[in-house]
Amino acid sequence: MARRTLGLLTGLAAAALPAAAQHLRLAQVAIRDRAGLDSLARLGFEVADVRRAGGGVYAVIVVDDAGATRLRARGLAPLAVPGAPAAAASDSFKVYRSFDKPVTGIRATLAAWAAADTLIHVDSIGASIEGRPILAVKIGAATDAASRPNILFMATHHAREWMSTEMAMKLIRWIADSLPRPLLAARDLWVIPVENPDGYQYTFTADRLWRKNRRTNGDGSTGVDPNRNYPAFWGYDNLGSSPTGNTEIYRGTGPASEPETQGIVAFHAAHPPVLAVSYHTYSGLVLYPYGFRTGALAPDAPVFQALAGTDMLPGVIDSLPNSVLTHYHPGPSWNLYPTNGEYTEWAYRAHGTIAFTPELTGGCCTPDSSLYYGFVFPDDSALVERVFRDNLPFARAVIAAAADVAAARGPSGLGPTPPRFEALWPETWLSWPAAATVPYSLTLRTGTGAIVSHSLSADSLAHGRWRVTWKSDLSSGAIRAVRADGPGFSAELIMLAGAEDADGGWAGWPRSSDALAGSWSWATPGNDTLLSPVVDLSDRSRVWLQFWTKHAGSTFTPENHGVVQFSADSGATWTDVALVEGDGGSWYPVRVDLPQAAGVRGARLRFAANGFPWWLDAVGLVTDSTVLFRAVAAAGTAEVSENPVKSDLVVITWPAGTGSARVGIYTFAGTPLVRASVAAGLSEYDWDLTVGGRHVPNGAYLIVVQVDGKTYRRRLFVTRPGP
Ligand code: 0X9
Ligand code: ZN
Repeated sequence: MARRTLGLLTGLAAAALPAAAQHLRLAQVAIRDRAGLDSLARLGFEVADVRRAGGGVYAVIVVDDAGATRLRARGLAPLAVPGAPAAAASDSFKVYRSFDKPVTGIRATLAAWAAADTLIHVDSIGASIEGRPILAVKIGAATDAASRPNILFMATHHAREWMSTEMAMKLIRWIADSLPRPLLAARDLWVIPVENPDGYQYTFTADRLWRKNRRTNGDGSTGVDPNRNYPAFWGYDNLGSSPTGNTEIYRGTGPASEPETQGIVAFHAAHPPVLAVSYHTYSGLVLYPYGFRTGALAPDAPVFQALAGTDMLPGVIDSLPNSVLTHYHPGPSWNLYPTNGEYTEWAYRAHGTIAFTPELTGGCCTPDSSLYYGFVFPDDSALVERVFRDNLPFARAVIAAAADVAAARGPSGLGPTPPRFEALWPETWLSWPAAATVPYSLTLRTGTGAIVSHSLSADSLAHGRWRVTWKSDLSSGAIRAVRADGPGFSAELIMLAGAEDADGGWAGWPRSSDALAGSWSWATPGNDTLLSPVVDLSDRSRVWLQFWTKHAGSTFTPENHGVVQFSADSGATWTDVALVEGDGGSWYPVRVDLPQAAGVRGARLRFAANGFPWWLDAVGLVTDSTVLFRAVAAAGTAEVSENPVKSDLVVITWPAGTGSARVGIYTFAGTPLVRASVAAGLSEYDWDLTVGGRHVPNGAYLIVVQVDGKTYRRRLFVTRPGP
């Protein structure tokens, strides 16, 4: 990679900026509920936090004089935030430094690191509006290699979020100094510590709380929100971004209208990342797509969840002294609030990048404390280092995951996550890695025993190829079991309930006509506990819980949440199995694996709301099901040259058909290894177990061949001698 650009640009003088008075300030506005947050977003404010004081609830926002006037015009008084630290622009901190600052600034530091360290390479991927370089740091080999997956860490889309740039700078040093060398040699690792250098510089010279870039807009206002300018879902609605120039979430005149965005877009075209992390502050969250519409789940939801964790097994802990949080809440981005034109959504849609938005912690303080950090995190190297250390395990897990994203394992130990059912009824959602093609059909068995096959056409695949959604509203009765051919996995509903008249034995929540399916759902205004009847799972070896939910919480108030509990002794003792929190304004499905439920005779569920308006419907206990499908046998078996396989090559054959054949080879857990198409007339596929030097591990595999609507299967054992 060339360093020529950097050489040219280091001489660039800091752009002359007006030393404006402190016209941006933190303010708080009294709100009553979620609707208050949404109306602030509609007015173009970015809600940074929600605080409780003296019995009131207040949204924390950043305003200038014009913004304060707009609020007052709606009868909303912007009040001072008690305990908010003074936020003066300055460039003489112990920890934080501007982009342009001589010697210790971001640009100078990176240039010095690159000069001193053969593992650190710096290049510019574009120029900002004021002509600053968007610097991309590559750690390890100077050039890309096709065999090495790209991983990207980036920071400071939003100018005032200084901690995120410090996180990125520390990560560069840690990767160069401490990442295990075999991993370094196996990845193309990139860090872009300042996506928005003009805005970042401006926060040191003029306005500490500036958020956007420094575009002069047509209406005379300044700045486009860099995290609303990406081409995915750009301008989808006016809640997730604003068409108005003088708001904090202005999306710009068009998709990728900003040169900074164009630099990032071009970088992705040249080095598409398998995984990416876009650091922001503050809230203590690990967000992932989707975020454009509440309730939307990505086809790779299991991969996102394995890495980010759950509230029970979080991927990032918050160990700062006096923090209000114990961990960063992981979830789909709409859990915070909807956005459109946002980076992770674009990277995921455009390149399949498994992309995360950590919102680093605001840090301090316990609710009764008057201290308050927010964007203005203390200039304290020990505290900043603590935030870095808290976030390092997640960054390491992301780096490790690039070897095989479908087998991603988070810092909490969650994963790997093979293709699986996310929901069964009343819609069946199947998710599997975006890189994989789809199974060719799904088979249903209804409560009355009818078996129906659904062939999947291109239309049944949402967003091109990743998600199967269809309404299983069969007149002959709800489905009881579903099987996906291809990956060869299946599910059987053991119990299904949703506040209907037939669902006796459930107690504790009122019911609501706001139903996902049937006539009713369960709904609590905030503090009831819903209790299931006892269910016998004594002959079940693999069990999970599935339900659809909606809720009116906020990630800013995690004390308001729902707890899902399981009892193995008919309700005598309970353990928490899931937490539900944040904004969830539309029905979406949740799946909770329950290994502790296997073989339990007295299984019981409980849903406890803590100040959390909460809806539930289509609550089901589910088990693997092969028994129900014995009637639907495969057309025959594929022949193999050797089984168990001891050599490097196995020849797979099947009865000749007239059309082309599709060959799939899957691990025993259902992870696809090979997906191949064989031309019409041929009936052979040669599986090389050593392709690319990556030896297929010993174990059991499933071969599925589809030709002329027939399926041929074969279980194959690989027992090759060790290297
Ligand atoms: O609003 C943003 O761009 C991010 N939050 S911040 O406070 N740093 O500005 C969050 C983006 C994540 N996506 C969604 N919440 N949908
Ligand atoms: Zn941000």
